[in-house]
Amino acid sequence: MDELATKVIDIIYAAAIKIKEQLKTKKLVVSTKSSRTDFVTNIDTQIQGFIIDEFMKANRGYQVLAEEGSYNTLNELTGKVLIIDPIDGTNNLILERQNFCIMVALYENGEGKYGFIYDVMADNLLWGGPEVGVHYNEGKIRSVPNLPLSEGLVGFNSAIYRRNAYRAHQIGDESLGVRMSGCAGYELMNLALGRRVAYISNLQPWDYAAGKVILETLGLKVTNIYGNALKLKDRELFIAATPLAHERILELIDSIK
Ligand code: 2AM
Ligand code: CA
Ligand code: CA
Ligand code: CA
Repeated sequence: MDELATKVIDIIYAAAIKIKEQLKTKKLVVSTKSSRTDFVTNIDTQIQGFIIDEFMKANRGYQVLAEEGSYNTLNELTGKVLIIDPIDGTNNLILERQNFCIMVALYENGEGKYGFIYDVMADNLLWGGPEVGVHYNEGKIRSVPNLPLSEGLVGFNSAIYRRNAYRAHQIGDESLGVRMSGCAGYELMNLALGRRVAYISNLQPWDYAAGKVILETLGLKVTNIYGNALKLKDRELFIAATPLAHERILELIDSIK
């Protein structure tokens, strides 16, 4: 198997052991960030540091973009970039102690090379990229059925759905049902597994970098909600979907104007 990918997977598994130990034995230290519902814990910070340190021991020449602390901005996506969301679904980690992911992506000059999404408590790993295909646990994912919006489930960011922004309720009504897991990684993994036809949210680069590489490798669409390319800079309104669901959702959103 690919040496770089193997290294990242080893780091992710080692990070997961640390998270489980922490959850079992240590007090979770929680602070708020931008709002009442936006949290960071000591686990987020420690795991981000661990992944950066371990990756840098083995690889040189990478810039780092990661959610917590001073790593959260990059001027240029040129060269090799390591993108990390140490805990995706922090609120789930705090309140459910499950349904959170570690996400890592490797980009080169703005092109996705590898994405990794690991659902820690369920022990499910999805990873891949254009050169290696897409792998889920012991298996390989070769294709995803191109289901229309009317034949599948749609994942939403809960604020978008609650506020009925961007025709959210109409999109939900045309689908077979709406899901709100509170974990972007879990939703993106479900898209790769054919268990969702779309995921609509408001995301930062580290929330979608890994999923974008993986889903595009599988022929799914990953854009902003106006159908334009994502910039991997700042927060963007996000949609990942099967080609058919993507087309229909953009039609519905466009009809707002
Ligand atoms: P996080 O847990 O890493 O912050 C929750 O809807 C999902 O969206 C999580 O994957 C969360 O990632 C992500 N997210 C991105 N921006 C968010 C925000 N402002 N508030 C809550 N979740 C956000
Ligand atoms: Ca966060
Ligand atoms: Ca996240
Ligand atoms: Ca996070």
